[in-house]
Amino acid sequence: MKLLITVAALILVSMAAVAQQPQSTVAVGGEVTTPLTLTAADLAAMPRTTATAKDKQGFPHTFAGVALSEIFKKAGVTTGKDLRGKNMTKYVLVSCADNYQVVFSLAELDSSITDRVVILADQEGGQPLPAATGPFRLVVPGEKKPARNCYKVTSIDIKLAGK
Ligand SMILES: Nc1nc2c(c(=O)[nH]1)N[C@H]1C(S)=C(S)[C@@H](COP(=O)(O)O)O[C@H]1N2
Ligand SMILES: [Mo]
Repeated sequence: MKLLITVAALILVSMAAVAQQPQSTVAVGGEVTTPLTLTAADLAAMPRTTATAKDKQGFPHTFAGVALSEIFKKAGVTTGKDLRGKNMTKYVLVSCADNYQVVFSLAELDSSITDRVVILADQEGGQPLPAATGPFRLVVPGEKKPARNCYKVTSIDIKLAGK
């Protein structure tokens, strides 16, 4: 009996520990041909780039990670010449661990339309991101206010506005 209680207590303690861990994947879904659950290892193996954005105080920070366009390529999102007609009403909903959410139109992230490269970052200065903002965050260059540089990203969903 004692052993049973000990085992049950151990299981509960380990379950609580797992529940407290920050989510270490980013789910990519919605209007995609291949839904993804990206891990840190997946991002490390993808083509990598850097992006610089100013924080709220106006100081620039350069982060490393993977361009959203690369993630979209892997997931099978309409890009380039396929981004026309109804697909021009597609938008990208990015959700975070604290339930903060931001939206981009798919067009404003497409390399056939803009040179701006938005990344899903996992490193700054060669180090993993701190718990308060990581493990994954968006870096959106060229915005006056960093409101869309969202922290602790948990999912990226492609949605169709015009039905
Ligand atoms: N997950 C998450 N990311 C977020 C926010 C938030 O509330 N939750 N606030 C945003 C806003 S409104 C701003 S101005 C910046 C502030 O970031 P900084 O203090 O690092 O400049 O974070 C953005 N990213
Ligand atoms: Mo803000």
